[in-house]
Parts: sequence; structure tokens; C-alpha cells
Amino acid sequence: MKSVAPLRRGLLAACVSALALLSLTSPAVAQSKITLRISTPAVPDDWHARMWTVFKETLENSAPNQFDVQINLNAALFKQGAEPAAMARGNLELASISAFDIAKLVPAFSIFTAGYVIREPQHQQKVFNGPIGAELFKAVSEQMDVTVLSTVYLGTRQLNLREARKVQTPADLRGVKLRMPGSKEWLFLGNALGATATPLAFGEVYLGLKTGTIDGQDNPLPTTRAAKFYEVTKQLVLTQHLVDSLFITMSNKSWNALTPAQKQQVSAAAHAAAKFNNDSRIKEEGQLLDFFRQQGLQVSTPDVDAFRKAVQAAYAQSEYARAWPAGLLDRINATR
Ligand code: KDO
Repeated sequence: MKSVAPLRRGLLAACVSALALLSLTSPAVAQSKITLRISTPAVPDDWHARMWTVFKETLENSAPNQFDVQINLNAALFKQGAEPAAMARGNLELASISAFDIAKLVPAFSIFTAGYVIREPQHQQKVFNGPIGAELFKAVSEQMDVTVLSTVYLGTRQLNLREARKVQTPADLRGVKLRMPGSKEWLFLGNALGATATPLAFGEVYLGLKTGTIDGQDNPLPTTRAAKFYEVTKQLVLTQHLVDSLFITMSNKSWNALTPAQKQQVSAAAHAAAKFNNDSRIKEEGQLLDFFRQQGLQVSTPDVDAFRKAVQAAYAQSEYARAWPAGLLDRINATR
């Protein structure tokens, strides 16, 4: 009997360590972390995909073991444009949504879907980080049940064509099947540029260009690089028609469940992510034209004023402009 006691003690010790190990890995403990599911159509090598890793790492540093951040790229969790509804239903915690997504529910926001309104990235940050942003983000929270945490510079959208052609003015795009994301707000922009706008999800653009079901697409240069559209196109036309934004948003249900300290940490992580994206993207936009030329693409500069005039006139007469609060356009223009 004497020899059994140490054996029991040994067994007990083994059980205790096994339990300790289990408790570290068991679902019960994992569940005590707050799950933050993120969904984006972005491809892994694009800055607004990589920014989510910055978000995750920043949050894990500032709030260790409190959050389980799950990043889903390539529209693997929700299809492009479905994120706001998923957040409102409580199926998704975070996303980077576009002005076009917001305009569907907050019509005043369509002012940011209009070409040639925001002048450049610094103008964008001033508008959204100042009183205009504060007023509109309040409406977004009330009407969409999501909180905007930070404004992301998606880049300046340029035309990218499958076959090279002379493009000086919108008239030169007549009949060109220009792929746009699938909502009427996006299609309006494509048609305002003079092309025939054709809806297609981002994930199908490469094949569409390769097979010729579309004649072109528009995206910021870093996205045209990251999604490899340059492999299946021959020309870039620097129309600079939209200084595009994304908004890092969180569902109000998840946001309101956070403690004040956690709100601060999540918000700081969103700002760090946006800053990483914005700095990297602005730098890359300044360097990419050489890369595209090396890939054999023709880079042409059209009559940007002619595009600006045509696009602004199309919006001024549109149903969208009727939803813009009086004086908002002037206030945006006056923001320096
Ligand atoms: C696109 O489909 O062209 C677009 O650039 C639209 C943006 O609003 C955004 O959804 C983006 O795609 C995706 O994040 C993929 O880069």
C-alpha cells in the first residue's frame, strides 16, 4: 500500500496539469473572448486587406486575450455590398463599407459617390474627420445601426481598359462596357463617365476582362496591381474620377456591448489600421505608373476637365443631388 500514495499523487498532478492545459484551449475559455468577425472583398495583397492584420495586432497588444479577431478576405464570408445588412442582423461585427453602401440607406451620403467632389486624400480626411463627418456619421449610426470608427482612403479611381484606345473626353468612351460594382449608384457613375456601365462583383472582374465580357474596369492603381488586372488589360486612362473612401464600421450591437476602455482600444486599432492603409496606399500610388508601363500597359492622360464637367453636370441634374442637404456641397468644397 505504501507505494500507491506516490502513484496517486503523480496521477493527481497529471490530471491537474491536463485540466490546466484544457482550460487554456477549451471552447469555454475561447468563448469568453469577444468575437470580432470581419468580412471584406479585398484581395490579400491589397492595403485595405492588410490593414486588418494591423487592426488585429494593435488590439491584441492593447487588450490581450480579450478579443478573437477573425479576418475573412476575398468576400469569403459575405458577398460584396452585403456587409451592412449582415452587421445590422448581428451576423458580422466589422467591415469596411463604401459611400455607395451607405448612400442606399442614407441618401445624403450619395454626395460622396459623385465623381470629382473630394479633391485628394488630405481633403477626404479633413471632411470626414471634421463637423461634416460628425453630422453624417450620426445619421449613419441612427439609420444603419453601425458606428463609423475611421475613414480609409481606398485610392483615386482610374480607368483600366482591355484594349487601348484614344480617350480624351467622355464621348470617347461611348459603347465601352465598363464594369462597375453592382448597385445603381455605381452604375450612375460609370454612365456619367460616358461609358456603358455593366454590373459585376469584384471577384469576377479578372475573368470578365480576360474573356472580354467587359471592356474595362475602374479602380485605384494599388487595387489594379493587387488584383492583377494589369495582366488582362492594355491601358490605364488617368481620369482621377473618384477619390474613393471606405469606412471602418462596427455593428452598434457589438459596439454598445464594449466597456469604455474596450471602445477606446477598438477605436485606436481602427485608426492604426486606417493610417497604415492610407500611408502605404498614397506612397504606392505615387510609384505605380512605372510598374504598369513595365508590364506593357499604355498610360494616357485624358482631358480631365472635360470629364469633370460632364460628371458634375450629370450629378447636378440627378435624383441623387436632390437628396443632398442644402449647402453641403459648398461646405465640402470650402473644406481646406
Ligand atoms: C470595386 O468593386 O471596384 C471596389 O473597388 C469597390 C469598393 O467599394 C470596395 O468594395 C472594393 O472593391 C473591394 O474592397 C475590393 O478591393
